Amino acid sequence: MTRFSFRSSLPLVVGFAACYSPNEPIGGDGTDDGSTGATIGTETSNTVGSATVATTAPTNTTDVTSATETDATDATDATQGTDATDSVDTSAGSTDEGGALCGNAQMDDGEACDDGDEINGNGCNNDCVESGTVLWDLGYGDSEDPGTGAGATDIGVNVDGVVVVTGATGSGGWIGTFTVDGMEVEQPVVLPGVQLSALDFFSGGDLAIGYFDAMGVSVRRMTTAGDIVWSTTALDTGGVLGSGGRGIDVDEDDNIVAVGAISESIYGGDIWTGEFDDAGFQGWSDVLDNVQPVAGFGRDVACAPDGECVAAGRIDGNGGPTAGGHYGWFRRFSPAGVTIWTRTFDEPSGSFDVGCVAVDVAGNALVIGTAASDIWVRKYEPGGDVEWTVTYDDPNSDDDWGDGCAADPDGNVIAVGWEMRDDLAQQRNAWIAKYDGEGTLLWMTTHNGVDNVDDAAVAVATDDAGRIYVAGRVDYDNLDGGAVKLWIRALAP
Ligand SMILES: [Ca+2]
Ligand SMILES: [Ca+2]
Ligand SMILES: [Ca+2]
Ligand SMILES: [Ca+2]
Repeated sequence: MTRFSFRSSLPLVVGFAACYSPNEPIGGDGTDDGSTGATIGTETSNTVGSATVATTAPTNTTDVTSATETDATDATDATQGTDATDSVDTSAGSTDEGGALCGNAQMDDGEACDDGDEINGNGCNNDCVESGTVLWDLGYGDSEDPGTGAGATDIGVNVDGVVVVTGATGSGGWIGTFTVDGMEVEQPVVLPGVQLSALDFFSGGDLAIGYFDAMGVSVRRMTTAGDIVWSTTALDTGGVLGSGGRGIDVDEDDNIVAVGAISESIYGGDIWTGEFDDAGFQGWSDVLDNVQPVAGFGRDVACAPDGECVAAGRIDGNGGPTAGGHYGWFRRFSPAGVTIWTRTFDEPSGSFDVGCVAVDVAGNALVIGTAASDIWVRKYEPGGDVEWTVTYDDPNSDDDWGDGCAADPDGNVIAVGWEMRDDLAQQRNAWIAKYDGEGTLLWMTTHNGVDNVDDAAVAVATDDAGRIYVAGRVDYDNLDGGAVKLWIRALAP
């Protein structure tokens, strides 16, 4: 493949065919009951390793492997596997069938588990590898310059099996490309002055990128070799800087659907959702017009196979179902951008925050966020009814945060974020959990970085083999001023 090389200026800014939707009120239908389902408390193991820090090359940050096998009603089961080495384990692929005795429901040589059930990804896989086993692990960061911390913002896998990660450094956006085995396809690059927020893929494998700039909601098409095909900014978001996160998704027709904010103040204001075709021409758009002091922003969007898309955002201010604070906002659009339904979720403390939305093959929307300091996962059926809600509270009942999500081809959802483990003197630890289509926890695992400071999983993706790719950050060298390493990990289903 060609070298990763970015042009210093944008080669093309396309024209627009804007279809501006008039302002409309918050469309909460009041049907949300605010209920939560099973509350899961599960101990996970955390063992500090001894990964070294490199300034340029990726480092193996694998120091903890704790795949726990439990379910939503079991608060005590904690099957703990620890891995105190820094070696990358590439032997456990969870894509083959294991040895001749794998699947006989008995432990044999070379098997980490054997449940004999022929169900993959439910704690013990069909190759007798435990779910959540670390396949490979990479870290990028600069310990010599603590001011330039790096953390991932999104991760995805394209049709060619290229794993792409977007991130941020102190000087700009970061893009890395990897094989499914964790080898660099191209050397990672930094895009000065660009804040990359989200990525997805066109059907042919090109990248769709969502990014912040001073212009508004901006998207870009790139090749995986790093060439910019086009960049554009939504016409009706111009001149403002989006607030908070921003998501994109490429739908079945290769349109980019993006969500962001139109700022009415420094706090952000209106939630903007809209579509661009594969050449960058703007199609429909939808604006949720908040009136100050109420404000909001779009955080993520995901599209179903039938072209319907669900946007997720957060609304702040005094207009919520409960007074004060902020609450979640979810809207389903038709392929033409017409609102099908809008739902809101609030909880008594007014502290709900939205992290992610994914849509499964059946069109259900899976949303993740943070409610009352617990991780919150909910499944909305295509019609907008709540099928289930689960929450996760860490064993110390401290702060936890839900941030990223992905739906796999089997109807499962992988949720990622962090849990606070001050009880173990580890501060925040990255948290990864897989739930089945009924909301039952299949397995979860956590990761504590080498310096017992704040670590987080931010985004997650899966591939056709069911492998799980997580991107986030590990803090390290905290006593030396603090720095952040961009963290990427692949796990068995
Ligand atoms: Ca066996
Ligand atoms: Ca199994
Ligand atoms: Ca909690
Ligand atoms: Ca930690």
